[in-house]
Amino acid sequence: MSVTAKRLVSEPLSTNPHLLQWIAKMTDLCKPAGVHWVDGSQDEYDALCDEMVAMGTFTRLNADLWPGCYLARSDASDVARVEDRTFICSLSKEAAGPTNNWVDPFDMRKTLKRVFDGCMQGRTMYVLAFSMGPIGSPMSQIGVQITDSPYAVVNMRIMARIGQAVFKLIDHDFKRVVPCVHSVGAPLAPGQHDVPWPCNKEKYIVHFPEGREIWSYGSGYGGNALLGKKCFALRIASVIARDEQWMAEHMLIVGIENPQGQKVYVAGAFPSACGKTNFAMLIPPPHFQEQGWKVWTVGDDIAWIKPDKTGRLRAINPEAGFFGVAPGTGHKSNPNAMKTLTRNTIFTNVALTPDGGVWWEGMTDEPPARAIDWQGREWTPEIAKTSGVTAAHPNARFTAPASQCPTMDPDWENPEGVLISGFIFGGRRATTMPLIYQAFNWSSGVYIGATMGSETTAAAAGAVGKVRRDPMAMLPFCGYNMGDYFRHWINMQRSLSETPRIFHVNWFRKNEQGKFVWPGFGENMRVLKWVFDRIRGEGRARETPIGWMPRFTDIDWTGLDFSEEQFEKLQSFDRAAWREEVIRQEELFIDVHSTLPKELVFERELLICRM
Ligand code: O2Y
Ligand code: MN
Repeated sequence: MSVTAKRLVSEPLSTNPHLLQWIAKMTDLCKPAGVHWVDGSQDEYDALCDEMVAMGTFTRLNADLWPGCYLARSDASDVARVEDRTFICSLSKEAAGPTNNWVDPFDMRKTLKRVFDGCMQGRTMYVLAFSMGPIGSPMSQIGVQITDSPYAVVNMRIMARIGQAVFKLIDHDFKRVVPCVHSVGAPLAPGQHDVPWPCNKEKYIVHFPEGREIWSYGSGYGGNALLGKKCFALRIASVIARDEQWMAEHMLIVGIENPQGQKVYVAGAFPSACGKTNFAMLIPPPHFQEQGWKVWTVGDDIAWIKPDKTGRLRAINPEAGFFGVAPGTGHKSNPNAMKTLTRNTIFTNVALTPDGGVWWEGMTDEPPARAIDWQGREWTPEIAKTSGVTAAHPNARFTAPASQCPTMDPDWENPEGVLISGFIFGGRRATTMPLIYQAFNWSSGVYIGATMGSETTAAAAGAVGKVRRDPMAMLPFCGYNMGDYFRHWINMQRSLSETPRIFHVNWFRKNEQGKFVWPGFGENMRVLKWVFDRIRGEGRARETPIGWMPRFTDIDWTGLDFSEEQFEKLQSFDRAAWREEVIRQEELFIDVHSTLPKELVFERELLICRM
């Protein structure tokens, strides 16, 4: 590696002829000023960060308070995933299904050729090899992202395993590679001044499922630019998984350990704004801790789950870091996340405090007296009160190494994965959905996942409080037809010697006064303990029309003042509300009726009969 006046250039780090040929082709198309092969070293990371500090993309934080941390402010128009610009370009429209944006792949290739032609002029093209999953794990997959965004490179270094070791796999193990092409879409003419966050108004986040290819243009932010995450580990991996009989899911993974040291792992799917990262890093209440209960983190967002030789499901977290939402994350809501992000973390779109630190809404009870907001403007609590302007963007993020999380499971990087014994589906529902219930069996559990919904919050665009169906939290992330995806879930059970138990939780039920009934956060441990007991065939339950539910006496209430009456309210089955619910559940099924598995139609009928 050599450092030139302003940018890094380097010799190829691979001898793989296919890779070299592809890089030559992409260089011809994108016309970068130089090519840098990313070795993944700390020196290289530091040099890229220095370069971004010089460019104004990064602000180095106070090294005493926030060692190794940086703040990035994005362009105000480039702050989140762009679902309406995300495309699944399968050979047929039917293969993508009605819930995905489909464009004919031949038309899309013409568009991509147009926008990528010369798109990297004046910039460095980085060649970034990455492994989703531990290097060398039989469950891992490999990609090579070319990108003109150093921000994407340094974030990917935290979120995935990158660099030399991955090139070695490509050269010696001839591992299949998913090509990922990314450009911020902002070529520089000779002498043209760069901006801190280059991007383009025109955006394309494109997936070719059959060819297993990803092309992303116009955005430098999050899921649009860190192509290993949503694009690869979910949209493309879901297609690979279907073809190879495994599952790529939008799920956290946690281990629950009892005082005897027995451990059960569960995977959980929750739509955005349901506290997924908080749940993945749950701290049990004092009484449980005293007894010796522990919750271990394996992952907070994505799970790759495969049957092992004995027919039991094993899962890995394909990621190596957390790309968590900052607002709402604080010492009260998630102390483990706060400990994780104290060092070596990249913050995007949070506020800068006068002492060279960061702040966001929900980090502390007391806001700082003043700060620089996510758009670089002077901010005070008084300004916030009068104008409603927040210091951090609602989708502000921290990118932090998973290894820094105090509750990481000792097996979180086990190449064989961890045994999965249960699935938890959940949503944000003010009414109807009880705190916890268990599906009768696999197909009724798949029905629960396929019909799950969540109320929209102010963080998302559109009406607040409306139930949006988001099957298995995969609607924006499934790379193929949702009806076929349900079929895949139904079929998966056939290859298993042990069927995981399936549960549904709702931490967000409200009373007549509009107040949350359940305290949530660490208290969710009480629910997890019942899940643990049920999985081990030890927990008691009663049968209801929707599934198995705990009685008041089946939950450990030590240390929490929660009455039987409150619990019954939380668990109550309201026949009228469920009639309405079942009708609403059909809406998505109508969309995918041509590919909907019969089992789910029958499950709905059975549910109606029981009601
Ligand atoms: O807005 C983005 O680009 C990030 S979206 C995201 C990031 C981390 C985990 N989950 C999500 C999501 O949208 O599910
Ligand atoms: Mn997610």
